[in-house]
Amino acid sequence: MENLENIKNRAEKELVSAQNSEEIKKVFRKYLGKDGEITRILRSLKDIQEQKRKAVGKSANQIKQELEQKIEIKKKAISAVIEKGKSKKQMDISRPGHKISIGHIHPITKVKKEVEDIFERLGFSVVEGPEVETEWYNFDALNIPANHPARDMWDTFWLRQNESKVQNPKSKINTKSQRLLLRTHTSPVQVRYMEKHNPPLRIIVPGRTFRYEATDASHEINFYQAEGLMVDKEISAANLKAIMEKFFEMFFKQNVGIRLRPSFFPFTEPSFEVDVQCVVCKGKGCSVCSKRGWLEMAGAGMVHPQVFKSAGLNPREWQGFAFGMGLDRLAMMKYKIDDIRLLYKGDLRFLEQF
Ligand code: FA5
Repeated sequence: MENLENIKNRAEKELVSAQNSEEIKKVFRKYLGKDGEITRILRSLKDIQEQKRKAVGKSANQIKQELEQKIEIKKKAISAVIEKGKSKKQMDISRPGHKISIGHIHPITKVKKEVEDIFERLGFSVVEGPEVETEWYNFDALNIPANHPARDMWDTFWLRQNESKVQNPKSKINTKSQRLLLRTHTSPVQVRYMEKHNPPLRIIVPGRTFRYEATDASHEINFYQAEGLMVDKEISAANLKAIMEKFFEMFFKQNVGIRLRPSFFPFTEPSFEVDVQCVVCKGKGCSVCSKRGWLEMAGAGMVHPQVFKSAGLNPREWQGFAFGMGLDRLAMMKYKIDDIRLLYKGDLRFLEQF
């Protein structure tokens, strides 16, 4: 019995100091294995005197059970420590983190913000209009009735063939076509705004526009424009020219040549194309301006009396100029991009340069 107590104490001590599963196994083999000390005692019970056999057997079995339990507990404790160590490894806080790639503003958005900023400084308010437009605002209200040949200049994507016509309460023209389309220019916002706001007014309307046309280096089917509109009692083409010159000077941060070329728009009279001398080649001719030395940046003119009428204003009372500028073309010249299609490819190697 004394020997058993001894064995028990030694086994427990060794188990306490075991550091890993190998050392636990060693304790098990030494005391409970095939040739373990406790196993040997249990095997030799038959040789012990009968009076002592029962007590020794009982005590040896009890020690065996206790030691087995303690070994199990120790095994679990060791595996818990190992797991903890493993998970610590997965969260190595000293390890340098993954670099988060930061996006940046698209060149067209940059240009749009700059245009807004410059015109705000010139006293214009920034206004928005819908990309899905009615036939009325995109064409009819701008003096382009159905079947007018000028509609070919702005062929678009039609969304719904609903021919219903609705009374326009303010306008002298008594029908309002409700067929829906993707707007071909930002000009519809001229009428939308003047219907709700009385002059004098100065607005700039940046936004997305769409056209059904073949693409090339300077034409996309989806592009951006900024409409400008200034209405007051005495506005002339001289005001238009002055604002255009000031804007391009502020935008390109240098004196740039501009020219007003006579043109035709049904919603302005007289009408012009505003060309800017290429700032890349200084007018000599390069790939950005298609060797012309000039790039057409905007259509413009004096607001047609019919447009005032569409908005419910008296054309004898008010005068104004309007223009529609291509934001993509501005970005192309500013950043020396020779193909508009690059702006819409989503190729990061290209976009990350700006
Ligand atoms: C218009 O869209 C008229 N609404 C402009 C206007 C407004 C005239 C107010 C008078 C008064 P135009 O189709 O020319 O006009 O387009 C104006 C500008 O948009 C062009 O000078 C050009 O810079 C740009 N633009 C036109 N079509 C495309 C295209 N497919 N891709 C890229 N930019 C284009």
